[in-house]
Amino acid sequence: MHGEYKEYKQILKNMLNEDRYYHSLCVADEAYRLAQKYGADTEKAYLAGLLHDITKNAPKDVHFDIFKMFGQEITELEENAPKLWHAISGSLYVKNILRIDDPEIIEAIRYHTTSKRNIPFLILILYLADFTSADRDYDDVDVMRKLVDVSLDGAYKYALEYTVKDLEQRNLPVHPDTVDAYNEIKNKEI
Ligand code: DGI
Ligand code: FE
Ligand code: FE
Repeated sequence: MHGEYKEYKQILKNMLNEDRYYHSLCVADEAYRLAQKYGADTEKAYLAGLLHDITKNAPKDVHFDIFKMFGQEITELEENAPKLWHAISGSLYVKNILRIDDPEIIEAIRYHTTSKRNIPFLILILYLADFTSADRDYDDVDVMRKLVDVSLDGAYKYALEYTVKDLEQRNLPVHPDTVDAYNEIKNKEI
């Protein structure tokens, strides 16, 4: 059984809309399940899942205030990709305002959107839980859910291919960390 985290849940309720709060609970549950199945730290996975989208509903100026407050530099690509802001501001918020001092959890939140090369196990669990949580409803979600119970690498490859194709279709820039993760998994025998 994982901790209840009543205080964090109250903070999330105040910061997120109803759908996003529900998503956070679902990702926490799914991260816990995957951690248990594949042998990661279930408590850390649950907490990372719970908090991963904490700044997702914040307006632009709040993200940028957080960057400024904690001396976070961002690249031009990041500045122009609103979907990437919450991973950066969320990790800063959890570290500096909630004062969670577990570097693995902070890093997992930081890279949960793009992933990166040489992804630590906890980030992989969170990254995939974000795709397969109970609230998710996108084309291919059934494929992803089946894959994730068969092979983490297979699901990870599928998720990165899906993301890169989706960004290409929407004419959005692919972040260098996403490119690194994609190229790495492409070169791996699965
Ligand atoms: O916050 P969630 O919706 O739960 O999920 P997420 O944090 O994985 O965000 C998904 C969004 O992020 C989706 O619209 C695609 C976008 N995204 C992921 N990687 C990249 C990206 N956007 C850009 N521009 N570049 C990326 O590399
Ligand atoms: Fe997110
Ligand atoms: Fe999410």
